[in-house]
Amino acid sequence: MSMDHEMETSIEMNGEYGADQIQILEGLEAVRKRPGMYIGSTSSRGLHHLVYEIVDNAVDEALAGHCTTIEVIINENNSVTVIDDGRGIPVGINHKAGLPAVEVVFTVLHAGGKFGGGGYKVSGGLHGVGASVVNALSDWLEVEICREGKVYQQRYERGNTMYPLKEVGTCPEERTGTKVTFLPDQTVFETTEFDYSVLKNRLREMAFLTKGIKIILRDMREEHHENVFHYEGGIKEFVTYLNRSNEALYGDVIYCEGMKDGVYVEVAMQHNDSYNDATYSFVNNITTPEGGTHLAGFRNALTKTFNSYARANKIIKENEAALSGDDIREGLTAIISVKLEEPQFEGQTKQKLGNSEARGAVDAVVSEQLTYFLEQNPAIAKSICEKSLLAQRAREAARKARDLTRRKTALEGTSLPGKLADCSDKDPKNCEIYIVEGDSAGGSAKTARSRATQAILPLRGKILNVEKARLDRIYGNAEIKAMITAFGTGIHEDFDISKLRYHKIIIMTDADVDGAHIATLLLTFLYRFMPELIRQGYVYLAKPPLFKIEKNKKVWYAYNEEELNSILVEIGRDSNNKIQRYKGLGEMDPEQLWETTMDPERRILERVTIDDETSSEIDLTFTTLMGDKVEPRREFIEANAKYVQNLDI
Ligand code: 2B7
Repeated sequence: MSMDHEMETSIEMNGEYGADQIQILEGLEAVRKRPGMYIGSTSSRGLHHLVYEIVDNAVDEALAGHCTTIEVIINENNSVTVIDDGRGIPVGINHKAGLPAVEVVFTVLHAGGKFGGGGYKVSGGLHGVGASVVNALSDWLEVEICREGKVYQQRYERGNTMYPLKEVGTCPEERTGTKVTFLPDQTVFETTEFDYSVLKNRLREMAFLTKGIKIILRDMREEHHENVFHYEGGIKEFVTYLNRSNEALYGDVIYCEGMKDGVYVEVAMQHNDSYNDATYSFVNNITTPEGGTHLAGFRNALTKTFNSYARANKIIKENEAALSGDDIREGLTAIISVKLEEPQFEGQTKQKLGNSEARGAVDAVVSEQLTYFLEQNPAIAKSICEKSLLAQRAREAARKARDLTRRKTALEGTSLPGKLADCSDKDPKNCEIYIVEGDSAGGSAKTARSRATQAILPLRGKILNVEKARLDRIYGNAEIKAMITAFGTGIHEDFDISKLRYHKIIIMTDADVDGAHIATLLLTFLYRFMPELIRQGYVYLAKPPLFKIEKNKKVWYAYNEEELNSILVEIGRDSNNKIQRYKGLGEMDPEQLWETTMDPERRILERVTIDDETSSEIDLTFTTLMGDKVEPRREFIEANAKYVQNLDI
């Protein structure tokens, strides 16, 4: 989570003339008034953050060495229960507040730790104090504590204490722990329905990041599910998991661990036979998609250590160029996890670590331990160096290919690809480009389009799978070159989003398996090579209809089975109905294509988005779908089959 600093008491000015309208919000009221300030948003994402806040406190108890198991249960009524076997939140009176410590934890918006000293709130911190925020945003919350042979209980409603902490029973002396159940407030959240797979992915990640801890997730709603996450190897197993759809280059996962200048550093890495850099960094168990000092320290150590090794062992000769960081990171899967007391976050979204001591700490720990590992494992060292040298050569070839196209465009002007039917309007804001599978559908689209604002780029058959090709081949591919020149942004170090020629890039493929495959190949290319286009919301999928229904010369289109059924109910099921199932775009004439899929007034477009919080899962999805291994791909498709019913598999 990342958000602006919020004080314990906030003053809100309404309107121009302050005095009478100044409200002083105290305690949890401040949270209820502006929930977004505390949990980022009140969308589904904010809702799930409630669970993470509570689980974070249990994880902190585990990091302190007192808790081994955490259970998370989604109850039938959509409330959530979290149980840990830690020491139990203290129940004694906190003298400053004059209340039991547990009541302070749940009802006082803390000034320390997360909200402290002008810093930014970071969750997953070592001073988890989000419990009061969760309480404030819950319709009700109940806490039960086992400590010193007794069971204590307290209940709150919308943050208000319902009764003083009470003893409700006894338990064996040796049994201790905390149990929290809460029902998110429906008046606060846009949705209060928990998504099992969202919790599953985050809890799995938390378990990987905290070695030895056991996290159990259970769904007690209609469809019962259960997952148990327990990794003695921690982030080492995380790397194995991320690499499970690829062939690893060597058997071991390289692991470095150490403490320096108050920073606890853990790094795990392993190369695979792909060409992607899949490095993920975390601070206090929270992902840092924008990286920061810890990532910089890692990259520096990696480049330095491999170059020294390669030079010392004459893998690179004196007169030869050094390996670049990109060369060494080709096909690398790595996790960098640091834990520190007072993380400082920078950047637009406050997702970038700023603490300079983290750079030095990661650099020192990785340099020392990686040097030792390479000396102990010369065969692995050699295969990484050789892979990096191949990457270096491919990069050099790709650079030459790019220079050539650059020079060519300098000579010929910005010549657009021959197959492109461009639009006449030159203001990117008004312009769209349809990337269409196949020449015949491309032909229909060219006839159907609105010339002023819609450009058509037909692609021939299957496009290159960028997950399985090196840079030089990718840049040499005709379909990919056509897209790059049409978009106008350039690529790699030349990429400039302000030069984008269309503010809607629309992928239009058949609504069948082949079409889905082509769409995935195109998205893989965009995700790997121009992620900003997706991040900034320029990429869309067109949704052609699946059925055409005709009755008495009237026509309806249905985009899924449900719609088909409701149309049939409306017009009556009888022998006058003619139902056609479209197998592909090619079966539609230009007019139909316009009406159903291209007319901005009538078409359905699906915007493609990236959720940074789960980027390791997205990477894995692409690798799984596009990689070599058949088994993980089959498992993935089976597991997700219910989400892709439309795909006619
Ligand atoms: C900063 C606050 C939140 N806390 C403790 C001790 C144990 C403990 C907690 C917790 C979530 C759902 C089940 C310390 C820390 C409060 O002070 S919070 N366990 N578990 C939790 O919230 N789980 C504690 C020192 C001695 N004894 C207990």
